[in-house]
Amino acid sequence: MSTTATVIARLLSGAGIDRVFGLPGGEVLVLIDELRRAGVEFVLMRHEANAGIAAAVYGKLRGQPGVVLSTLGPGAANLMLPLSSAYLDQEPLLAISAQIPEEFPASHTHQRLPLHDVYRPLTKYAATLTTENVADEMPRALAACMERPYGAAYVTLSAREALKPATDRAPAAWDRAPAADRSDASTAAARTLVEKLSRAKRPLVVVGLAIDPANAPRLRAWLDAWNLPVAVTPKVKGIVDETAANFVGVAGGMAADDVVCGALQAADVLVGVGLDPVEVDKTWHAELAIEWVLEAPNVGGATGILPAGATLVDHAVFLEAIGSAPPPAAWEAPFEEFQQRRLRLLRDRSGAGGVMWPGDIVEALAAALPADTIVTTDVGSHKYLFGQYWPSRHPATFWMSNGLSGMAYGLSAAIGARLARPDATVLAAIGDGGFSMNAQELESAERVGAPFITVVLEDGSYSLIKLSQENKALPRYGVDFGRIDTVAMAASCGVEALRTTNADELASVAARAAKARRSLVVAIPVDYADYRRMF
Ligand SMILES: Cc1ncc(C[n+]2csc(CCOP(=O)(O)OP(=O)(O)O)c2C)c(N)n1
Repeated sequence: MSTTATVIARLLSGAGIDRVFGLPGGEVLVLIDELRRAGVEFVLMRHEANAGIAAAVYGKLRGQPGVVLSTLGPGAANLMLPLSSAYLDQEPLLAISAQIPEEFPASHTHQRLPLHDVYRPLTKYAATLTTENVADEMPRALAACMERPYGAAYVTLSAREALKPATDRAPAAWDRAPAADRSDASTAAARTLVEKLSRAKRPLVVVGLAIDPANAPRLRAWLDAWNLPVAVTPKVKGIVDETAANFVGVAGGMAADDVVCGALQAADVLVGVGLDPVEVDKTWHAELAIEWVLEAPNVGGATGILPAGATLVDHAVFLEAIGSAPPPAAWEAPFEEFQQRRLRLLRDRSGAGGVMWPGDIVEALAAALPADTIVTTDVGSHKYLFGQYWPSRHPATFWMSNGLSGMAYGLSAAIGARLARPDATVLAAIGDGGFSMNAQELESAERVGAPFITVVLEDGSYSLIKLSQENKALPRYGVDFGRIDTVAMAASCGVEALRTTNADELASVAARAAKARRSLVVAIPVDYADYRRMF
C-alpha cells in the first residue's frame, strides 16, 4: 500500500534526488525505508548538524536541494546549525523532521518543541505534511530552496501521518520559478557601467557568492578582455583564476584583510557582481559607493535585502552585453602595491621557527594537488589563511561557512562535496578545535565511500579567539584546550594518518593520497602566533 511516506520518497526520487543525509529515530524509520525502496540512499551520519551541512553542499554542487532527515525533538533541534547555515550562506537545503502528531493531546509534551516557530524565520518555506497536502507542499518546499537567494525549507511529518494511505493526487510539478525577463534592464545596466568605467582610473570588480558558477566563462571573458582588476569573496573563490595578474585578493574578513580593504577604498569605481554583504564582517559595503550587479536581493529578513540603487539584472545577459563592448579605457595594474603586500604577508617566514610557517602549508598543498581540487575549510585562523591564499582556479571548488561562520563545517562539507563530485580530489583544512567537534564523521566518510584528505592545523587552542583576546588586551582565559591525538583519532575511524612538520613530506603524502584516491589525515603542528602578522 502506498502511504504518505511513499509519496515523499517517490517525489524526491522523481526530482533527481538520489541521497538523503541524516540520522534516524523511531519516528522516521518508515520514511527511511520508503526512501530505500525508491532508490534514494540514506547517508547515515553521526550528528544531524553534520548531515545537514553535507546535504547542503551536495545539493548546491548538483544544482538541486540537498535533503537532510532527522527525528523529532532532539534530532530536529540539532538542525539549527545547518538551517542557519543554509539561510546565511545561500545553500539550498530541505530539512525533513518528525513531529508529534497534531491530533495528540496538548498534555503530550514529551519531545514536543515548537519547531515551526523556531525555524520559520530562517526558512523560505515551512509546512506540516499530511497525506492530503503532501503532493502540493513537498514540491513547494523543494522549489523554495532553489529560489534565489538559495536557502532552506523545513517540513515535518508525524510517524502516524507517514503511515496513512496515500491519496491519488498527482504531485504538483516543481521547478525553479520562471525568471522574470530582465534583458532590457541588463543591457541598460551594462551600458551605464561601460560609461562609468570609461572615466575610471582605478576600477575594481568584487564578485560575490550570488553569481551562478555557470556564468564564470562570461565573467572571465569580460574581465580578461578588459584587463579589469578583480577581487572575490571567499565563498565564490575560483569563479576567476586567482593566479592571474589581475587578481587583487579575497574580500570578506580573511587574512590580509587590511590590505584588501585598502584596495577597496582606493578604487574609484567599485562594481559588486553578485556581492552579498552577508560575507563581510566590516561595514565597507555600506560606506563605499558600489555599482551593484545583482540577480536577486541579498540574504536577510523574510524577503531579502536589495541595496539602495540596485536594479535586478540577468547576469548572463549583462555579462554578454558588457563583454562584447570594447574596453572603454586601459588600466595598468592600478592595485599592484596592494597585490604585492598581500603576497608578502604569505611569504614572510620571520616566525620563531620549529613548526611549519602557515603560508608554506598552503603553498605545499597547492603545488602537490590538482588545480581543480575542491577545498573545504572549517572556521578559525586556518580559514582566514586558506580563504585568502589558496589559489583557486576553478568555479565551485572552495567551500566555507562565511555567512554564518560556524565551526564544524569543513569535514561535513568535504563529505557532501566528494559524494557530489566522485572524480574530484577533496581537501579539508581544519583547526584542531573544529576537528574535535566532528572528527567522528571520518568514519562516516569511509563508510559511505567519500574519501578525502584532511589537514588538521594543531595549536592546542581556539587560535583565532586567542588572537582576538590578545588584541583586546585581555588575560589569556578559556581559549586553550588539552591536546587530543589527531593521528590516533583518525586511525580509530579507520583512516590512515600521520603528523609532519616538513613541507616536502606534506606535499608528497598529499599527492600520493590524491593519486590513490584514498583518505588521509595529516596533523600539522603550527604556532598560533605566526598568524598574528597575517590578520
Ligand atoms: C559553532 C561555533 N562556535 C564558536 C565559534 C567562535 N569561533 C570562531 S573561530 C574559533 C576558533 C576555532 O579554533 P580551531 O578550530 O582550532 O581553529 P584555529 O582558529 O585554531 O585555526 C571559535 C571558537 C564559531 N565560529 N562557531
